[in-house]
Amino acid sequence: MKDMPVAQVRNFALFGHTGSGKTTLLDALLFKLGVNDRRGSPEAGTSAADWTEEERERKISIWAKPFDARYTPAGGAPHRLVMMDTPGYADFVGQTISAAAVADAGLIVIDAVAGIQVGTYRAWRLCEQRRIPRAIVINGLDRENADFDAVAGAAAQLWGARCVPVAFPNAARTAVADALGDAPPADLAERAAELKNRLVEAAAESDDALLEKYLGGEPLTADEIARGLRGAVGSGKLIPVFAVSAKTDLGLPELLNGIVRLLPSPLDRPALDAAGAAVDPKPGAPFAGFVWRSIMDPFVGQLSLVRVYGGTLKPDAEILNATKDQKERIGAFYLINGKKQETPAEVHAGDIIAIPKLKHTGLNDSLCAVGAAVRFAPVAFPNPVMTYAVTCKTQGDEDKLSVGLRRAADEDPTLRVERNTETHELTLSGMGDVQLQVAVENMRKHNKVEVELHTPKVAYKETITGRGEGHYKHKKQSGGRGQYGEVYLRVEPRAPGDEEWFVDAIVGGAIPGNFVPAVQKGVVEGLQRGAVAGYPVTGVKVTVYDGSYHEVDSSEVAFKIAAARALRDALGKAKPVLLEPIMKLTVQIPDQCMGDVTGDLNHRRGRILGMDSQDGLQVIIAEVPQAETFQYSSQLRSMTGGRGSFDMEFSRMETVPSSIAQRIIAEAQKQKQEEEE
Ligand SMILES: Nc1nc2c(ncn2[C@@H]2O[C@H](COP(=O)(O)OP(=O)(O)OP(=O)(O)O)[C@@H](O)[C@H]2O)c(=O)[nH]1
Ligand SMILES: [Mg+2]
Repeated sequence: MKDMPVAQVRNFALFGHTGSGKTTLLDALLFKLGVNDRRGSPEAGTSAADWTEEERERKISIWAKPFDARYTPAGGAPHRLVMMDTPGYADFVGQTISAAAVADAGLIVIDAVAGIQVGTYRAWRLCEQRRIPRAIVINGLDRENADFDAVAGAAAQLWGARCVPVAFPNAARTAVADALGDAPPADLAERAAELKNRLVEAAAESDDALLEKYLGGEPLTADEIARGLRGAVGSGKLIPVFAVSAKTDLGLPELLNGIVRLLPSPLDRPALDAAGAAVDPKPGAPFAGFVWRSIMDPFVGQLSLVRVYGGTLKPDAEILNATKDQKERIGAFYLINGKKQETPAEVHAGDIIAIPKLKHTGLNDSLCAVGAAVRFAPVAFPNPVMTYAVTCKTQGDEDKLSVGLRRAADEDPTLRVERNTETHELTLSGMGDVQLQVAVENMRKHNKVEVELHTPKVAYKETITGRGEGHYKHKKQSGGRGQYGEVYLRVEPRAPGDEEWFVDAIVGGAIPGNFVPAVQKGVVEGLQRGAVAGYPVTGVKVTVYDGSYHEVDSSEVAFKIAAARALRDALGKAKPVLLEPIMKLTVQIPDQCMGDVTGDLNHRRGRILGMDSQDGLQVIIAEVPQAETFQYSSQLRSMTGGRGSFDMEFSRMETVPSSIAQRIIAEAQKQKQEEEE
């Protein structure tokens, strides 16, 4: 922003378990820093951060959102805080990943009563993977059984002695001391001094020159300590720990001072482009930014949320979308604070802005100055783990449905909409039930369409395991011209890699050449219709070797019918079987859930291929029939108390065991009967 040096900007995101108080803390900060004149609260539905209807109803954050404020520490320079709130709820992990992709630092919020929880681990791993410098904020000091030392101790045990308290409470939790501050309360002075020593040591260790001086017994200057501390936090060697109550504001001044003092500025941590080159963060450099969210605002229309990484952007500019290689004309852009908008004169590295109505731009696109193309690596999102078939309640609403689905998937990169070409169903996939319910509600509200979710059909297929001969003579004499066509054919399993599926081995013109395409058409239709339960047949080679025709009565239609029936005859004799899609699952769980999870996988006809451990979690690799995976996400969560997660991809088609095949065949026949009635 104008008049604000980039060195005085702090860009960070709040991460943590659902309910740890991230949004409450943000509301407290926005009020305290004068952004809002009323103190919002997610609990009361008045939060400035959780302001969307779906968030207010559920009392959880669903979307990642940027906010900004100014803060001037006592006797210091003004700073600009660019803060992002993220959802802790697992279904919305895509939003958390988006924010992590553009945050310079993370505050891991932990509840002082509940301690380290599933969502805390998830947040930590995310920061670790992306090497995000971070601090820990232990929140809820006012709660009855709050225990700062226990939680800080658990963090140090898990993540090492680099987790050092900077702000800590007194025994009664009525005051908080800042180990780096000027005058801690007398009763806390001793501990503050001891912590300060540890912090100064960490500062010295961040830099060879400082370390030499420190070890030589020379005291470090205040500036050196400050620089060393920022370096240590930036490299992840120091994780400062803070103590707050978002409810009573206890510890907020100490936290704010810590943010300004310890977290990196955009100059400290220049972004890397896709090729690994550092992007110049200075205002004088060419503009570079990245679209980390795309929003469909009911009033404004499409909005791209852009994190600025370098240069200066002013309204009414022409820029380049380097990902699409298209120029874009920008009119105005905004800083958004929840519902509030502000129009800045210019923005710089660290800022997050909303640009309306870009023509060619979407999520994951890189924007830059014309003539200075920068491409950032796109953010990768996990594959959806839950799929439903979607239909609209009211016939005729199909267009609204497809518009609504497209919009939902555009806004949330972990939602996927597909038309299954095999089952012809429209499917919506995502990370969990709550996320899909929210998408459905939003379609009702914004697109005025009532959407229903169903368990999707499995795209079964059929194939044969032996050879079979088939014959059919189609002959009809009804008054005038008759119908006549006769086909003999043979089916056999087609070897993998063999492209030839139809062989014309007719000799002596038993079927005249001009009818062979009709025979082929009949075979194709027959293969689509299947022989066991009406599913398409794959992996078959069909050889037509004989037949007969009639000078007058033979026609294309007659040969098509004869070929389809002969095929059905042959398939029936060739030991047909049903095939089902098999998915490969990579399941991550805590140790103690191993027995339950493997037992459940067996129950789902799963086959365990291997086990491994990673980041303190067990990893199971298994193959499971798709039919058994639709509800797996909820089941896994309940078995592991939310700590389990999994990834899933299609592996191959495999024969359905006969007992289960019988059930599927019976269902298919029942459905066919119903359709015929
Ligand atoms: N007593 C007390 N309650 C708090 C404090 N911070 C948050 N809460 C309450 O905890 C509940 C959850 O707070 P949120 O701020 O919505 O939690 P969150 O981390 O944003 O949760 P998600 O958005 O689901 O990730 C609310 O009812 C808050 O009022 C605190 O410091 N003290
Ligand atoms: Mg929240």
